[in-house]
Amino acid sequence: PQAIYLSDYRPPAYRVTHTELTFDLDPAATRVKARLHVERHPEREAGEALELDGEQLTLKSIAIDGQPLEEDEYQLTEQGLRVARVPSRFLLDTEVEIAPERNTALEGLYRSGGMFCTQCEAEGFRRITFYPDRPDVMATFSTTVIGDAASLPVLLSNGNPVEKGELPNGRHFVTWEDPHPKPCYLFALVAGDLKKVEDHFTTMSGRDVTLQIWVEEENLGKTDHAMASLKRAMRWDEETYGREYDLDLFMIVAVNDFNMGAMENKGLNIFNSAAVLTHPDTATDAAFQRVEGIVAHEYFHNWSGNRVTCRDWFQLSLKEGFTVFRDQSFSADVNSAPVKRIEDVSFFRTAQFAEDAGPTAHPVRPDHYIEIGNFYTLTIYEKGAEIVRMLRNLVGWEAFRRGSDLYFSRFDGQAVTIEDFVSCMAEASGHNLDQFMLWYSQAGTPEIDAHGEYDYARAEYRLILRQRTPATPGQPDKQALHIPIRLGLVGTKSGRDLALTLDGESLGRDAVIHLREDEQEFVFTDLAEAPVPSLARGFSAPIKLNFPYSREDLAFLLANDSDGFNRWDAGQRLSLLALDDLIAAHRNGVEKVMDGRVIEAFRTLLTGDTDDKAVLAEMLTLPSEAYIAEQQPLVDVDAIHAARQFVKQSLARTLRDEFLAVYQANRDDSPYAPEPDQIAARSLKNVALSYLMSIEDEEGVELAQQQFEAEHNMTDVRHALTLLTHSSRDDLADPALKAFGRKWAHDPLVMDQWFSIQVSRPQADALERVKFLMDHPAFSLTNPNKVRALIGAFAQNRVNFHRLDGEGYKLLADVVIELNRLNPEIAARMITPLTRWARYDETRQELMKAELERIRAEDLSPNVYEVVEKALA
Ligand code: HT7
Ligand code: ZN
Repeated sequence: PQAIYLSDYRPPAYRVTHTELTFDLDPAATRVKARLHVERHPEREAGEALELDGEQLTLKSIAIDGQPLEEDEYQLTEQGLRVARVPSRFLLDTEVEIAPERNTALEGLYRSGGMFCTQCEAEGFRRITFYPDRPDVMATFSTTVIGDAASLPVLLSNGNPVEKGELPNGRHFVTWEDPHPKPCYLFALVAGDLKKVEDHFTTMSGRDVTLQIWVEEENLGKTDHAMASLKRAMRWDEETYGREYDLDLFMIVAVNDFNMGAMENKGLNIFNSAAVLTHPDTATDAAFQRVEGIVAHEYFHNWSGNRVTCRDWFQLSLKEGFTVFRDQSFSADVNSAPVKRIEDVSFFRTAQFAEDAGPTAHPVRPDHYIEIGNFYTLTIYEKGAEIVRMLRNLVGWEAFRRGSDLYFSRFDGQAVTIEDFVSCMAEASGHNLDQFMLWYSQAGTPEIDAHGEYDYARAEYRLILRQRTPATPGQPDKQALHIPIRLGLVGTKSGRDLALTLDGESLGRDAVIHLREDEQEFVFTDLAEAPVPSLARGFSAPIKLNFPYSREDLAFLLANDSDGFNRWDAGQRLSLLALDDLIAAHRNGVEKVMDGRVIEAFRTLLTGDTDDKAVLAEMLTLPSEAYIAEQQPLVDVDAIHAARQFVKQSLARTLRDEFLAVYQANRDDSPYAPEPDQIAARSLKNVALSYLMSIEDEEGVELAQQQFEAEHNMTDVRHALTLLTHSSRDDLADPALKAFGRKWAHDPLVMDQWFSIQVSRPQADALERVKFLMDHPAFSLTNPNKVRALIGAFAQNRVNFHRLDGEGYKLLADVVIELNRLNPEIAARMITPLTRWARYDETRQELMKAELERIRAEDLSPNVYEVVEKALA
């Protein structure tokens, strides 16, 4: 497969102004008629050939301006269709046949159960018809869907329905018109036996919008939360960004077979059912919040992505980074803002840092790719969002909002670049963002080494910051970035943020300093007491910040920092220092000794009078094994697991009564609601229970069993089931799993949870369970949710996936080889854990590389090829 380069970008030779489609649906042989209104691009010369993308299409007819083409007037290749001679403006008619029932890749038009549905981003439309499948070709669409009236009573597409009617042979049709020009990746079609829940929204200008969520009948009771989330998101986007919805109808459809979370098709969002359906009995608090976030994300794309879209796929973060930033801000506003930030940053520092340090590391705007489907990554999405957050903080909210308004008005209906976005921010704020642009082109996580000194005599604090970005594939040398560091200096006597004076300028008590050079010194004057610096507050930049904090410093910040995020981070750093010692002790076979400072810090947290239970729950949560691994030069999975377990059990033994008291104080029998206060109490209670269960405390076990059996809500049930399943006692695990599996056998989304819980247990039988469960009737390799729930969850089970006999790696490779044939997009994603081989000991490295080689020997899809080649480079 060939790489595509950003530097090769040219506008298309021909553009399509209007697209008329007619689908005659049939599982084995769907006919697609397309009439394209084509014209030469003004920037391209006359006489160029027309090149259309097309894959797995059987061409039935082709005509230009009503004149059928002779066979020697066009050429068909594996990639598409070429017509050497065309006029400057013409109508192109084609008819193709496709086979949705054979489409297991879930790109283009495919079957999910009895439904037909589409997924066109990034390059799925070329599997539907011959077309310039690139985001800078924007057309209005008129789509007629014809299907069997009995089995496909509902026929949906983008825009508004304008005509419907009966046809011979029990068939019917609906015609949809979408007046907004869009790239074909936003095209959507759904046909099936679906039921709808309907609501209304009055926009800020007083227009009525009909909101519909379409689901299979049995899921009608699971849409309330998504609908409420949608209305909240619509209002938030009006109030926060001044963005109003622009059609009379907004539809969401839930689909069981879906490669990602959801898709923002114009007026017809298609959702993975896991990202839309909730019910207190079947979905956890985390799932409720995830649904809210994804519904908002897709809705926000209507402006950041649809009205203003990407010129080419290298600009993907233009829409994804901005939209993730918008959905994160929305979730922070409607839930607990500090917890949202802690959750987002924990995830980012674990998963994006690992990506940025591995063989598939790439800039937020990559400069080449083989398969764009491989670039829907944490770097594009989450690091892209962090860059937008930095921009917001650099220019301030008012200027950022002016920049956003300018961007949407200047580029409405256009396909643009990241420069276009950033230049609006520069124009609206008057800031020079030239150096800042490097964040988009330079891969890797910058490391900042910081140290500071307090001079009593001068009452000064000298802070020295040094930045360095490690080499990443294809980028050996890095330049200095513009890094905003938000900080405070916390007085060691007062415990308060000190007034900051820098170069004679008074900055308040919480300020942003700008690191632009490789090394910079900042001297804060007029400080009457020695400070402990609180650096990169709120994770003000996506960096690794090293400061030689003593454990006393960290305990001090944990108790005194005015920034909630950094207070939490100080606790994490303190635990990490203790864990480091214990990992070393485990490796050296030395007796493990628990750090008393961690115990005292936890005691203070548990017995203190904090009123923010959600943050407290986060503070009582130890860094995950994956995050601990991220901090180690070489990952020793067993030592990390043993050390974390030791800390958890030591805390549980010493503070058993305190954990028990927290558990009891946060029980709540009132009816379930996914509200911040309830969620906070549940998470605090469940953190306490997990400590008690870590020592298999008799009362803790009883409480876990009671909580499981009470069946009050899925958050509590799932947590209890996880604790019972992950305990050392099969007499606790097996009956609970059996009861749960029997009760929920009919519900695919709950069965996904059942799969994940058992294959993530630390006990040695996890791998055998995976193999056994792959034959379970509820499992299917063609359903991405099942693959993620079973195989994906197992690959996160660190001790078992990394078994020294290599069986975990082998199992994953076997699955990847199968998926390479069935669903390349998912196959490529599943390889990720194997690509991280360089982080492990030699034995594991060899075993992982051998599996990558075994995959490489197959006849590979471009998706898998690209990832494996990078991993073995
Ligand atoms: N813009 C979408 C990205 C996407 C996708 C969604 C579903 C299936 C396959 C997909 N490929 C790319 C989703 C989003 O970011 O909102
Ligand atoms: Zn998105």
